[in-house]
Amino acid sequence: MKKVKASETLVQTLKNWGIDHVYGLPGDSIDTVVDALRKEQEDIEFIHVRHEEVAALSAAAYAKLTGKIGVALSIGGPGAIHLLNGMYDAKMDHVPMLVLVGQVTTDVLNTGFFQEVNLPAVFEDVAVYNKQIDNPETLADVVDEAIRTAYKEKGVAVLTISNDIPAQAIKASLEAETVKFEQENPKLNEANIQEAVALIDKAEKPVILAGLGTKHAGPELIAFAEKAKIPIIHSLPAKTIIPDDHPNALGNLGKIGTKPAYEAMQETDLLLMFGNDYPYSDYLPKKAACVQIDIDPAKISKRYQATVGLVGDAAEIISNLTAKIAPVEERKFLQACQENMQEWWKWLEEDMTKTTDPIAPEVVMANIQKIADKDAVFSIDVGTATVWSTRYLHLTPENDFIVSAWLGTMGCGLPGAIAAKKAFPDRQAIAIVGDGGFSMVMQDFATAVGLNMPMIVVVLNNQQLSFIKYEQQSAGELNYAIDLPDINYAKFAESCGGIGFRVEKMADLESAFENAKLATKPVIIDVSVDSAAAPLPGKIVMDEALGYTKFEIQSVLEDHRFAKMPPLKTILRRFL
Ligand SMILES: Cc1ncc(C[n+]2csc(CCOP(=O)(O)OP(=O)(O)O)c2C)c(N)n1
Ligand SMILES: [Mg+2]
Repeated sequence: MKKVKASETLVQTLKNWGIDHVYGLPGDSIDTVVDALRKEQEDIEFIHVRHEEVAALSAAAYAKLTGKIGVALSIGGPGAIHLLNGMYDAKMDHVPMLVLVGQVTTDVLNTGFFQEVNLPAVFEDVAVYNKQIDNPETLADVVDEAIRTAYKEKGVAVLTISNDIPAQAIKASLEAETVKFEQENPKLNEANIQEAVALIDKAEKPVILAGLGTKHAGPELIAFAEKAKIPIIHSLPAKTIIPDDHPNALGNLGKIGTKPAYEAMQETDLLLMFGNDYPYSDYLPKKAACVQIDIDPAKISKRYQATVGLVGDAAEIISNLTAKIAPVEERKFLQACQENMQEWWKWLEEDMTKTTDPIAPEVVMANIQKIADKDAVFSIDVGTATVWSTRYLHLTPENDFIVSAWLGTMGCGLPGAIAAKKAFPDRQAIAIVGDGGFSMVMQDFATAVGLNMPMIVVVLNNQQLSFIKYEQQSAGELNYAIDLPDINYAKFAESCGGIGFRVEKMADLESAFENAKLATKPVIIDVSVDSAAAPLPGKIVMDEALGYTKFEIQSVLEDHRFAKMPPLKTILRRFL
């Protein structure tokens, strides 16, 4: 066997797993790995970002979009610490990530050397696999196991590599092989299926709450819901599992969810929790029977007491249920929910057609919708952008819609768009971000320009941390530390070599979007939006309502116009 560098075996292992790009930033303690990647740049692209946080957030977003492992690389010490945010995003949204970080050389390891940080200790909480490499001979095997574990555990595998180890010569073959991860799904439990079928057949007001565990099971979910005439509510990140305009769709649930979804949940007699780990118990039924599907047995009854737990693959279980349940000709509960939903859309339409200045964020959503391709990929930042995008965009399963769902980190929008262009170069990528979130990562717009990744970044520029403004108000606190001095993001775009549109008046909004659609370079549309636009909860739960009252902004409660929408209970009375 011929002698090769250990770093070559590392890179070969990445190739064997079909890894074709790495997000990162080089530096002394990871230089030997970077050098090996340089030699294989035809097969593995090095996406050189300007901040390691963007590397990790992009790697997480790539995994959310494709199901394939995302890879981030950095030096040890400060660079490794910068990666943490994206690593937690991957951990908490349950997607596979591989992180390669450098470390000081073994001759000075454990001496408190320059940039020496105890990385295995730093990563202990975030990682499902966390090894310090001390033997060049086994490097490739450890990389292989790390990737396999990341896939199996849907989490982050970290390798901390002293820079001298990959440079060492070892006896190894560099033969290419194709490696794939295959997981066997648990076998269905027929007795539990029968029990679930009986509950579904008996229920009068069943409701589905679908999460990302049904991402691959959209058609099965729709067939099930249509056969039994059941409304479908989704968790926020599961927005594109069924079309927003599907007749059974009631939108998402929660603080930024729809009123029809909240009300259906309060009325239901059978909650069908399909592939989600929904944490906000205030929004779940007070008391209902529950059929829960999850691939992970530990999740059954974790959030809501399941009458029947079905462990396994959602697509398989749902189609099994569909075959066994009785068809329902007409379900009054669904009809009432549908009417409620039509009112909701009508109410939203009114917001989307406002023509006055200052520009309403809802109108920005209408313009985004107008120029969006049928299969556009949306990457949404955390802030009011999350509310406007989730609530006002009408999407379908042809779209993708990614957010930082469980970590909820600001700054995820732009990295997600970079990952989208890497995952699907031919699809339109649209990032919808706030000025606060964008300015946390904006330096990497230059990365998108450098990589020639056409994308549209819509900055909802309200010169404040608006989401927090309302959070403070709903808690009855006075507003504090929420102002953001203005930046001209359009000029910034141009200084990076991209295209910028600054929109301060309604009159300029439409043309900016039309021009952005035609651009072949990354674009920022910097829209000055109404800073008083309140992202009101679909249903204000009691403690929030009390907070608003304490703050004495009665107008928020008075102006929200929910009063115009009859509650589901009233609509139901007409149907029953
Ligand atoms: C990294 C991080 N820091 C702080 C927060 C808390 N937080 C949530 S939304 C938000 C405000 C977002 O402001 P901006 O991006 O300007 O959007 P806006 O709400 O103004 O539309 C803050 C500070 C967070 N989620 N993530
Ligand atoms: Mg803002």
